[in-house]
Formats: sequence, structure tokens, C-alpha cells
Amino acid sequence: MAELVRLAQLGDVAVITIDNPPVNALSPGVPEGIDAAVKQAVADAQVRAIIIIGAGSTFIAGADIREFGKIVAGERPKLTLLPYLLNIEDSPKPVVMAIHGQALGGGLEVAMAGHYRVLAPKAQVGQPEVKLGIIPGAAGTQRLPRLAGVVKALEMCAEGNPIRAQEAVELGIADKVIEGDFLGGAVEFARAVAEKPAPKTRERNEKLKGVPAAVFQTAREQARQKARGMRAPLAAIEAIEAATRLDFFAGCEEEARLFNDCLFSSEAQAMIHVFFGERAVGKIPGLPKDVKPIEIRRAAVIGAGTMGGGIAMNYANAGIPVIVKETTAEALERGMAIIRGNYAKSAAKGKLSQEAVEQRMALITPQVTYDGFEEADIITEAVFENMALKKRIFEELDKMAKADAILATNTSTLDIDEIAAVTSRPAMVIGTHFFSPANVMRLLEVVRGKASSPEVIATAMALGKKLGKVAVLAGNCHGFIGNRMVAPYFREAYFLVEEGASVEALNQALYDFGMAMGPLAVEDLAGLDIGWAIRKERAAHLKPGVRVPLVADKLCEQGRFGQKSGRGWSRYDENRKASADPETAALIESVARSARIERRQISNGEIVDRCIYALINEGARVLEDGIALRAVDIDITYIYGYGFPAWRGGPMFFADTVGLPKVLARIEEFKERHGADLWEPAPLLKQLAADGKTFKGLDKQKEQR
Ligand code: T1G
Repeated sequence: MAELVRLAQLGDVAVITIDNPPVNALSPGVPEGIDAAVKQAVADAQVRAIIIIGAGSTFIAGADIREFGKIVAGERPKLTLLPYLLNIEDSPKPVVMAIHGQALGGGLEVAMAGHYRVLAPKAQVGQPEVKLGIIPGAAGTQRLPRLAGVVKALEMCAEGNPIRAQEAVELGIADKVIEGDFLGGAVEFARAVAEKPAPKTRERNEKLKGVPAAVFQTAREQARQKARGMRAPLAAIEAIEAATRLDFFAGCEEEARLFNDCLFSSEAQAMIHVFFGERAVGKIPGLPKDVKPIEIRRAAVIGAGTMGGGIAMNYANAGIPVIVKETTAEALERGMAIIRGNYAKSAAKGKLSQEAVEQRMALITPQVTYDGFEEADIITEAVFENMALKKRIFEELDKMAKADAILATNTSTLDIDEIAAVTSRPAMVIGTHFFSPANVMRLLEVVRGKASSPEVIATAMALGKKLGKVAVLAGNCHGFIGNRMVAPYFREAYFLVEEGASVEALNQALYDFGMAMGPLAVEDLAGLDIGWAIRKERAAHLKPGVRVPLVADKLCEQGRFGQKSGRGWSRYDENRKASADPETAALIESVARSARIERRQISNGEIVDRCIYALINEGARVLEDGIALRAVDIDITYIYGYGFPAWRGGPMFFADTVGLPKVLARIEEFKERHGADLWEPAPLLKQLAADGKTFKGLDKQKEQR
């Protein structure tokens, strides 16, 4: 077994290198290796100072999260870092932590147990544990406030975002940024502090004093807003508050109690599932290992509307020059003004410098002609959701694009094969379905056609990562993974308001469940006309006699398309603030009456079950049909594209948490009441429930094949 920790000597400085690729996680054997090396260096009379550094691209990315994954199997993870950190801190010789890449979670906790910390210019440090549904478990909530102060420690631990090197020095977390030869600079620093007293972080209590209770109150309120429904951020705040009340060791015990609370929560199981899921979706079984993505140096986008403009921004943000074509100069101007407006907002929030804004704008070339399209490596069509229009455009693109150019469509529902069939290069055609706003939403649904080549699939998946997206591969069917499943989710929302639930109660029930927004609020934001266009395209495919929603079309016929027209399901003021619309309520009642739909009291439980179980049932069908490769692909699609709460793990993981037999029984109930055409349970769901299996288990099985 390769040595996880190496000890070397540069004159009178011992250098301990952690080498556990790919991210130097604190897997079993690493803390023990560090401890042994520190003891050896302390015992060596020649050694005056000790450096701890990471091999490869990073310092330490934290505890080995795979260890947590074992919890599901009922094993208690080995997480006994604390004593090793005390040994480092109690070393009579100064220990300098030399951090390049990331020092995250347990990685920063190791670093803070050292006496000094030096950083490479691009280094980042952070406590991201809350993003896994847990909190720091190795004194991070006790040592960080001692170095950075309570307010910053609260922000770093409750939100989990890393900070850059310079800020870490300014806050007192680190001592110096070393430019140029990093190890050389670290050795020089170590020699300079060798004779100085080694400051122990646990004894630096000055920043813990006199912190008003309001600081914690504010942090809790912010956590409740930003991480709605989550326990971990509140637990992190509690642990840091304990640091201001208790001595170091008692504070560590309180942290350990809170850590274990979180660790064994379904929230943590769900978020660890999402962590590994986000990495698993990038792995495409069956794609030849040697397939090489095509390099994308130049891009072009058809359409500068909401989607086209956002897609162009993604390319510019990734440093890829992009042409944006519109049909008229007015439409182009409108589109470019929205793009510049979006960048201005980011600059106003301090997320981008004005110089960066101008650099990105300079990468976007607006035009009303196809000039330059012949040089693009990928051309993305982002026009209105109409098959005839998309076909016409692909016929045109096929004639002028260079032979090895990829032709991508941003369609959110339409048949990729039908679009590809109008070209002479169906192997180069693929779906790249971005989500609105395309420059913000992290999901990219890559849709393979039956002719899409392995290179083109690999390129689209790699491009997703380059554009800062989480790319999920979907098969070609109506609506692919996301929109195919969202149709029954919306269907039930429409039916529930027709049967008596108010628009507000329906939105609130799903919001309280954890969805970013209720379904009807989402539709008001996106525009009811999008769903209307899709329903019109689908009308011919509907089975006669099956119940269909009635109100949504009526609202559209009255021009009520949601926020953009000030009225939809709800009414919106000039600040787009929603309020109940009595006219909508009256319309719903009259439509229900004329359709003889019985109206009744409907509980929030029924609202959630019908919407979420409709989603899960269709999800099982999407899996059966091979449209999604794994259940986790569906989970990641819904978390990054449809506002499904990550702390529930996604719809399929959530179903496992509830228990498939229970989900199935509830669906059977709905089938009984609303008919098999709407609620026939998916065969896969029935099979798994009968076999006592889970969707996660199914993924594991596939992985092991
Ligand atoms: N444990 C195990 N595996 C890990 C890992 C970790 N901490 N971090 C990454 N990996 C795997 C990952 O699954 C992938 O595997 C490969 O490494 C490359 O990762 C005690 C309790 C460091 C910013 O939350 O944020 O410490 O897919 O694709 O984009 O209080 O990984 O190749 O098989 O993400 O360059 C806290 C988690 C743990 C940081 C690098 N730490 N990692 O990003 O590569 S809890 C974290 C990251 C803790 C203590 C507590 C990122 C990264 P595979 P990657 P990347």
C-alpha cells in the first residue's frame, strides 16, 4: 500500500507530506500517519520546526466522506481526529501548515491545530460540512472563532462557503501568503519561527469575549432563511455559541454531541447521497474509456431571448467567444441589454469587477446574420418551443456549419431524433437543455439522440462541467427526465385546485415540504404560455376520456401568463410580489362547477403526497425506460433543475426514505380514487417494493455490473 504520509527533512526542518489521492482526505491511516511523523520529528534533535503539506493539487479536503456513507450499513465511522490534533498542538516544536489548493472541513481543522498557517495565493479554506448535513466534528467550531472571530466563524460554518487566501490572512486564520516557490517559502517561514513560542489556537480566547447574544440570534434567522428546513446550520451556530460559554474541551464535547445528532439524521444521509450523486452523474456507463471530448474554442447561439442570452453568458463566463444571432436588430438589442443588465447586477453585488464585466461582454458578438457560424465548434439553438421552427433552423445550420461542428438544441421537450433527421449529420446532433435563468441554474440536461456519437455525448458532458454546470445525461423521450416527470406533478397541482385547494395553500404546502417554490408560483414565474404551448403540441397524444386540467388553459385564453402579465394563478404588483387573486379563485370554482368536479377540504398532506408521489411514480417509469441511467441522476436533475430540497436527497432518495411499500400503498389509494389512467403504479416501483429493495440499491446493483 502506497505510503499515505511521508516524512522528509530539509536541513533543520521536517517536512510531513500527506499523499492520499485524489484530494488527501483523512481516510483511515492518514491521521495516524501524521501523528507518527510528528512524534518522530519532535524526537529528532536536529529538527527545529515541522511543516505539514499536501501532495498533488490540494492540502486536505476533509474527513473521508465515504466513511460516512458506511453509516447506512449501520457501521459507526472511525472519526477520532481530536486526540491527533491535540498532539500536533502540543508539539514543543512549531508546526507550520503549508496550504495549497483546499483546506476544507477536517483539513482546516488539522491546519488550525498547527501553530502557524501559510497559504499559496490560490488556496482556499473552509468548513463546508453543513453542505453534507453535518457540522465540523474535530474542534472546527471551537478553534475557528478563536482565530477568525465569532461572526466570521458563524458565517463560514453555517453557510459552508470557502474563503480565499488573502481574506484568511486578514481574518487571522492564516499568517502569510507565500508567492512563488511555495515549499521553499514555507521552509524559510518555519526557520523564522523556530525559536519563537508556539501559539496554541485553543488558548487564544480573546476573540470569544463580549459577543452579544444578538449575534447568534441574527445568525439563526439568516440560517432559517438561507437553509430553510435544515438542521445542520443551526447546530453549527449552537456549537460556536458553546465556544463562547464553555472552555475548549467542554466546547468540544458539545460540538461532538451536536455532530452526532446531525450525522445520524436523514438530512445528512440525503446530502451525502447528493455529494456523491453529483459526481456519479458524470460517469456514463458504456461510453468507451478512450473517447475524447471535442475541444470547444468557439460557440454560437441562435436566439437572444431569455434562454439564448443566458446560454451565451455561460460561454462568456467560461472564456469561450460566442456569437449570438437574432432575427431582428430590436430583438438583439433587447437580448443584449438583458445580458448587460445581468452582469451589472453581479458587479453591484461585488461578485464581478467592472473589468470582468467588460471582458465577458467583449466575448459575446451580437448579430442578425450567420457570419462566423462556419467557425463555431458548437452551435446551440435556443428558439421558441416549436418543432417546425427548430427543423427549419437545423436545415439551415446543417448547410453552413463546419463538418465537425456539434449542433445542439435547447429544446425542453421535443424529439431530438426528429430534429436530427433533417440534417446530414445526426451523429453530431444533441440536446443541451439549460434551465431558466440559464446563467444561474446549475443543471444541464444532455439529451442523447439515437444517432448522437460517443464523442458528441462526451463533449456535451465535459462542456457542462466547463460551464460550471452539473450535467446529467438523459434519453430521448417527450420531456426527457425533468419535464416528463414534472408533467404529472403539475397535473396533480392543477387537479387539486379544481377540487378545492386554494392556489396559496397548494403553493405553501409544497414550499413547506422544501421545494424552492410551489408549482403554481413556478409557473407564474416561468410564464403560463410555455406550458400552454406544450399542452397544445401534446393534445393529439392524449388518451380520449382521461381527465385533463381545465383552468390553466382558461387563464392563458384570458392572457394571464403570470408575472410577465401581472396576473396568472396569483396577482403580482410592480415589485412582482404575489397576492391571492379572487378572480382566479372565482374562475376555478366556475370551471369546476361546469365540469361537475366535487369540491372539498384538502389537507396539506394530500397535496404533498399527490404531487410528490406523481413525480416519483413517473420517475420509476423514466428509470424503467432507461431515460435516466440511475435513480441518482433523477435526484440530481430535480435538486439542480427543479428546486427539490437537497436535504431530502431528491425524489427517488426521498421515496426510499419514506419506504417504497408505503409510497406504493398511497399510490394504490390514489389509483382507487382517481383511476388507473392517472395513477397506475410503475412496474419497477411495484417490483422493488415487493422485493424489499430501494432505488439506491438498484443504482448500486447497476454500478457493480
Ligand atoms: N472524502 C472522500 N472522497 C472525496 C472527498 C472527501 N472529503 N472529497 C472529494 N472526494 C472524491 C470525490 O468523490 C471524487 O471522487 C474525487 O474525490 C474528486 O473530487 C471531521 C466531518 C475538494 C473541492 O465537504 O468539495 O471533514 O468521483 O470531483 O471538482 O469536521 O471534492 O473521482 O470517484 O469533487 O476538483 C468536508 C468535499 C468533509 C469537501 C475538489 N469536506 N470535497 O473538487 O474534484 S466532512 C468537504 C469537495 C469533514 C470534519 C468533517 C471537492 C474538492 P470520484 P471532485 P474537484
